[in-house]
Amino acid sequence: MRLLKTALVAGALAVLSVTTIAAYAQDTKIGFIVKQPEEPWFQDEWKFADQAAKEKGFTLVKIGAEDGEKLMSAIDNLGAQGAQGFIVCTPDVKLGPGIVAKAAANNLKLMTVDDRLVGADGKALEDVPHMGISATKIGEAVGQAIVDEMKARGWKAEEVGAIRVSYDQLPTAVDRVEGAISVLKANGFKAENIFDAPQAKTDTEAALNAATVVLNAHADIKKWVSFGLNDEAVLGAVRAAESVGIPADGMIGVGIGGADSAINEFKKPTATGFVGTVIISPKRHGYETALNMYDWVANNKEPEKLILTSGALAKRDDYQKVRQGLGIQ
Ligand code: FCA
Repeated sequence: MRLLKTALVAGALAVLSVTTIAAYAQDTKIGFIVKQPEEPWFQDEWKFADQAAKEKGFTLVKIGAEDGEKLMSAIDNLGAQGAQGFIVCTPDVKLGPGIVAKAAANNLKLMTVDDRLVGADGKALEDVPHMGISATKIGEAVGQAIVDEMKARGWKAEEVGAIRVSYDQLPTAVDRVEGAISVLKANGFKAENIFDAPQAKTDTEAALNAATVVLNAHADIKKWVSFGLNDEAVLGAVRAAESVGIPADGMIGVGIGGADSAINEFKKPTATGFVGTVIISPKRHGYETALNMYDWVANNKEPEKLILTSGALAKRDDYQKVRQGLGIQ
């Protein structure tokens, strides 16, 4: 009888602990805030974060925050709903210390993705776990792809203009374009043939406006290359070239991203000046960050402080294969 009783109690305890874990997982709520929710890259990040939520049984709260005000109220909102942590790609990295303080005030764990927070001194806030891309390396891959295509077309560096679509307030953007420039220069490109096109926002429209100014100021140049922090930036330069009458074979644009913005371009029946993109992984940036945050909240396992992911060049004819290889099909 006594034995039976012990067994029953043990059984009940086991059931109890299983239900407790299940209830806890259900109660886990994680925010995923992005600066540009309409951009396909961020849509993909959310899609893969959702996959992690489904697998682990936590609630994912997706919020778009295009400016600092929206971001701060989003964090308060997550706190009020009883979330335990969030991942953010901020609209402005200089909000770093404010974001850290807001997260702490709401008792929320904080991780960043894509764009790393900086302090008042402009240095990265290294205590906040971050997943970003290997910006310089990926920029170099862009530069190499441009140089290879120039060779294939028989272009000489001195007859070509380069549009550096820039967003210099964001360190990862600077690293990306400077990576590309270092390869162009190593292959004979002169600094005076590289023109800065500062965009007001990291989208195609802003890039188009910025690139148009450069093209109009240098109407004598007929062969162009372009690069920027993402596919949208380069698509802006490519559209600008088209609008001033430069044909597809007079432009070599190579982007970074590989989400729908690039894919839709590759799917067009005729090739445009958007020659390629270095595909980065929204799966790692969405699924893995969400999983790492879940592990932090539910299992007290602290994420690595810095993870940098790589990219792979893709063009019109092989992008499907490259995406499959990255597990993002
Ligand atoms: C930045 C860019 C995005 C994407 C991401 C990895 O946030 O704005 O387009 O390239 O880095």
